[in-house]
Amino acid sequence: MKIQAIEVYHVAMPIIYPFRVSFGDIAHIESILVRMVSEKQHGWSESCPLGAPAYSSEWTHGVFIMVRDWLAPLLVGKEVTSGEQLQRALSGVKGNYFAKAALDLAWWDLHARGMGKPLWQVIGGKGATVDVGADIGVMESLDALLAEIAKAKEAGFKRLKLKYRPGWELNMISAVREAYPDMVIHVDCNSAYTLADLPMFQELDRYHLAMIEQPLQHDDLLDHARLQASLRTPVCLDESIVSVDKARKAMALKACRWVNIKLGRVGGLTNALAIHDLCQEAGIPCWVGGMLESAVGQAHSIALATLPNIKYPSDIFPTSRFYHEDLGVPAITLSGPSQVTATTEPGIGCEPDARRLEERLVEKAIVE
Ligand code: OSB
Ligand code: MG
Repeated sequence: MKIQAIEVYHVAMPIIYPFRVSFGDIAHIESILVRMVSEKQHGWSESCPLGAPAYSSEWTHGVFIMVRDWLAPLLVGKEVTSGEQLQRALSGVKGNYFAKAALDLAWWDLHARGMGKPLWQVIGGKGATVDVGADIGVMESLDALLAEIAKAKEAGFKRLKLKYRPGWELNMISAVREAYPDMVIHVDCNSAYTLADLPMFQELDRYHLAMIEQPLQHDDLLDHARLQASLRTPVCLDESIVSVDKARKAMALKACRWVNIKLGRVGGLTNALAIHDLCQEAGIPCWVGGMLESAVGQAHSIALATLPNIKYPSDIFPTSRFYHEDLGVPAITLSGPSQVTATTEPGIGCEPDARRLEERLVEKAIVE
């Protein structure tokens, strides 16, 4: 279909309490939404790099400018019939994955709506219901953490992800393991460490964790391969997998045994599908990560999570976990313990509420 206009929205969304991770406290969520308009339809996307370039080198205002000034002008007025074609049209711009994702994802919603089918069916999802996990940031105290874990267990979550950083590491895990010896638990380090911390990871190896997510630097593969070779616990890469090519190299180096696929980080669904298939062929299972998006972004993540090589509960959470009121309609709710169910509506089946979009707006551009 021919792309007639691209609207870009930078929003700031309040969350209920700050999410504390190794690189700092996330106090509110700054995200980019795109509305892509063709003759007959429109599609929505969300790409959330966070307000500061602390998770990756991208940040929300930078993504806004990148989409407005460089990427959207490459698509407006063009006939785009596939995700690969869209990515080729953007390929003159290096990197800038979150920015490309905002356009790629909006195109996929537009495309699926044009077919009158839910996006998860268009991409070959195996069933509407997917497993999701609980996750808990760094807390004020071990008692506060144990109280949160008790709630997650009570709610029936099938796995627990704990943020992990210097000062909140072996002491924390040993207390958690003592209280919950059999729970499926993994830790997410968000690149807080280097190979100099190998002795700490060898200690951590005794706690039979499901995986250790992104222990080393955000753009590293080689040191992760060295670390994986000296641990029994699987390493899962998040930050390091920004492209199909990085995924291929990670497999070749044996840098990980799991891959967390995030739609924003890899430049959208087109690349996420290619990474999913590549990992499947290499015998590396995947799961879907998130960036605390609104329901619009999470609706895209749910579609990805329906694919067959998604083998571990994903980071998709009910709206009430972080938001008083979701920007997207409908909000995300659990359809059973530790699960959510994808839409029966065409596309992602979710749009931002017009009033809330206006209220949370930081800046807006229309490219036509
Ligand atoms: O590393 O997965 C991450 C949130 C913001 C930035 C990076 C990450 C996260 C999360 C989100 O861990 C967890 C969730 O969606 O439940
Ligand atoms: Mg992570």
